[in-house]
Amino acid sequence: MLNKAAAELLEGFADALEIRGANTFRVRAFRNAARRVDSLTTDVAELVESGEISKVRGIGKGIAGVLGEFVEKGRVDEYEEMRAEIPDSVFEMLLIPGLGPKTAATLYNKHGIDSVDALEAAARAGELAGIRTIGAKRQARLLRELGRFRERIARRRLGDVLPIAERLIAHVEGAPGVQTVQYAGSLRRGRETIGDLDILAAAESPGPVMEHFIAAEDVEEVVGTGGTKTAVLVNGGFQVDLLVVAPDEFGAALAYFTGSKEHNIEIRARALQRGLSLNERGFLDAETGQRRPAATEEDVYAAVDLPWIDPALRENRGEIEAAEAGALPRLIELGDIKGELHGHSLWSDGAASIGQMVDVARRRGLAYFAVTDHSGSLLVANGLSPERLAEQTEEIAREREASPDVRLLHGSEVEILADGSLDFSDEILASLDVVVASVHSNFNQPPEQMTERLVAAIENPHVDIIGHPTGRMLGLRDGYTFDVEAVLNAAAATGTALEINAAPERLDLDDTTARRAAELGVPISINSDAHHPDSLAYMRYGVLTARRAWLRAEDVINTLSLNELLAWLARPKPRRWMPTAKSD
Ligand code: DGT
Ligand code: CA
Ligand code: CA
Ligand code: ZN
Repeated sequence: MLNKAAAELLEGFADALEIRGANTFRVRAFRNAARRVDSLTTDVAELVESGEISKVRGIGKGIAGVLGEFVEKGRVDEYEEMRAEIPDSVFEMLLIPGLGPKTAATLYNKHGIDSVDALEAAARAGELAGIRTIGAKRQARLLRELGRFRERIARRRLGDVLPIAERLIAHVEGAPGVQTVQYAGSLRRGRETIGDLDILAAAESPGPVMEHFIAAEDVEEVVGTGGTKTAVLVNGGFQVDLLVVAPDEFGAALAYFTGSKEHNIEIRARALQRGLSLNERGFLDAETGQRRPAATEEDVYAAVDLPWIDPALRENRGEIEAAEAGALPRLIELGDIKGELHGHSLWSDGAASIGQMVDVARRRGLAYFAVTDHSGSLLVANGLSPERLAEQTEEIAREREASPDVRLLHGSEVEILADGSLDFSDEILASLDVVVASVHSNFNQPPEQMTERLVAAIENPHVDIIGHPTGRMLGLRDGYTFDVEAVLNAAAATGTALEINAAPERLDLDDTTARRAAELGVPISINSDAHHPDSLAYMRYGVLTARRAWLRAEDVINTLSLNELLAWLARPKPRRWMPTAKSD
């Protein structure tokens, strides 16, 4: 679907208009249209072709024309002209949280501040405090946000990089003479953010492979090229390195470039103990000076007397000892996930009807799907009052009849209020199939209070899962502060599940906290928290995080079959974990 790109174009259009000082009504019209297009569930290209686009609420004739041009040509002249007149570096300032286009327009038009660097210099010199619409307090906040911004542009999210990597791999697979292509580095290890993307290809002759690579549609610029290595930029300046190696060196190169550095150091030390020196090309026998190639990673690990270790574990966090002892976990896989326990619909802030969400769940092969719309006090998300929740029950009943093959569960993502009480009465919560409780407000409470608040929610007899337990947003805000160990212990004691929220901007719990939770016996639920049908696909990012946390299928409640899950949900708290012993 073209919708994401079209929404981004409209948003960019609005920014450009605003920086040029255009009429506020026109700016607002573009912003509203961007939101509409983003939440459409039909392809905007289809709507343009059928002429129905101008019938969509909030899309007038002018914007319909812009969308038509965009669908037809992939670009819009008026927008390109505006962009040509304003430096890109001015638009880059808009990526800083708390700095909107209005402020950017003032900074650029009145004060000549035209880049993030210029902004930082002005803020450090205290010059922004004197600008009427900014002031000392906002200047200080902007400086804090600038630090975070630099971190964020330095590293991209897993969810942004994996789709690019898959496109590039598919492209390189079509290069002449290529035998194998694989991404390595932090992406292969499933880290939540990626510094740069490392791709390895096996071929006898590197030249044609590299030439084919730089012709990929994603490539913006070639920044370096040598005999076997090419570096390019994609996606607004994100670096991708391609290395082409001989097929019999592929295993050694893949192991080396997958890392982590800390893991590699240990493996090299083991090789040395066995009279072998290991580098990215293979082994060298120290005594005989003989080369010993490693075409596969299994060859590398076998040479140091270890079984193959999954990339998600290669952080030197005990995986080598576990491998040595034959105690590596059988890690959870996407295919182990049987259902979704946290999803939204049009009833709150989702973009699709319950029926549409269930259709996607069915296509993804899920056996159950929980509708957990927000509760009333979350006004910004159109949260449900008890009355609307009751009405929703009727729609759920209808959809259940229409979709007998995917079991619809009626749930709620209920607000954990500032004092730890919940937005719905125990009576209402008891009537639901599944209850996810989350914090979306009062993030700045003292840590002791936040801990008590979370523990109170965990101890509620009807709460099944705590949603995105730390509240962090990658590159945007840290989680709220609380006593993590105390909260994990409370969850373990009551058998309340903690979520790995799979949305790429959250991945919350993170890998280390999820690992600690599972060690303490806390049930884990991996949820997409989908607000759009496409977002059910986020599940794989949550599963990668779970693998980095050493989780097995039996640590995760939504690997249970429907009947097992229903039995677990029906059991009174404290719920002993594990609900059923799994036979492999
Ligand atoms: P990133 O890109 O910051 O998200 O993280 P990585 O792990 O992808 O790191 P990167 O791209 O610098 O290097 C890829 C892999 O290459 C890394 O995981 C391990 C290996 N590597 C790089 N530099 C060294 C090094 O100095 N020593 C060793 N042993 N391995 C290295
Ligand atoms: Ca990398
Ligand atoms: Ca690299
Ligand atoms: Zn949610």
